[in-house]
Amino acid sequence: MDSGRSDRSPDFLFKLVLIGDTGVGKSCILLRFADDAFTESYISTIGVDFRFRTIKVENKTVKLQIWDTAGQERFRTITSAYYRGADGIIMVYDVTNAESFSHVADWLTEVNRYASESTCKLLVGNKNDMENKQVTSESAKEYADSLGIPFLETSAKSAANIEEAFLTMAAELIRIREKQQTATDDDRRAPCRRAPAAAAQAQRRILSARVAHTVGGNGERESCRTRRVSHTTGATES
Ligand SMILES: Nc1nc2c(ncn2[C@@H]2O[C@H](COP(=O)(O)OP(=O)(O)OP(=O)(O)O)[C@@H](O)[C@H]2O)c(=O)[nH]1
Ligand SMILES: [Mg+2]
Repeated sequence: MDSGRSDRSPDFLFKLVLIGDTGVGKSCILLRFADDAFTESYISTIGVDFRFRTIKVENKTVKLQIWDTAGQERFRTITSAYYRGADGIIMVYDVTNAESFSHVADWLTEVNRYASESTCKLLVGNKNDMENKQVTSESAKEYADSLGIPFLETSAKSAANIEEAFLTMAAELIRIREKQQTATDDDRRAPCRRAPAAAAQAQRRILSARVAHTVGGNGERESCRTRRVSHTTGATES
C-alpha cells in the first residue's frame, strides 16, 4: 500500500466519518492526514467539517471524503445525520482519558441507530505519544475484538499510525465493494436463475457503483469552509 497523487478519476469514492468525545483529537487526526500538520491549540469543532484526500491502495485510486464531527453533546443531533450513508466510521478515544474510552460503547449505540449495518467500523486510540496512559492497548484490543472491528493506536502529534488508520479502512471498504461487484457480475451472467428481488437488488448495486465512479473532484486535497470556536475565547473563525 502506498499513498500518492493521481490525476485520473478515482476507482472508489468512500465517505468516512470521525466520531468520539470532545477533545480526543478527531480534528487533529484529520489535519494530520489531510495536510500533514498538527496544532497544540484546541479549537472545538462546531457541527461538522470535511476534507478530501485521494490515496493509492494496491494500485487503486481511492478518494476519501472524511467528515469530522463535533464531539460536544449539544451538536449530537446534527452530527448523527452524517452517520447515514457513511461507508466507514472511525470511533476515536483518547488513550489518556478512560472516560472517552468507556463512551465508545455509547457512540456505537448511536452509530447503530443511524448508520446502515454494512458500515465499516474502526476503533482508534489517539494521543499515544503521551506518558499518562489510562487505557491499555490490551483492554482496547480485547474490546475491538469483541466487536469484530480493527483497532489502532495513533498519534496525530507524531503522525504515528494516522496513515495506517485510513489505509486500513480504505482497504477493507475496497474488499467489500469488490465482493459486491463479483456478486453483481454473477447476477448479470445468470439473471434468470435469480429471484426477481435479488435481481432488483443487483441492479441497484450496479447503479450505485456507477454513481460512485462518476463522482469525482479536481483536487488531491479539498475542504469545505471550517467553522470552529476557540475554547479559550469562544470566538468563531472560518
Ligand atoms: N499529545 C497529543 N495531543 C493531541 C493529539 N491529538 C490531538 N491533541 C490535542 O488535543 C486537543 C483536542 O484536539 P482536537 O483535534 O481539537 O479534538 P476533537 O476531538 O476534534 O474535539 P471536538 O472538535 O471538540 O470534538 C488539542 O489541544 C490537540 O492539540 C495527539 O495525538 N497527541
Ligand atoms: Mg474537532
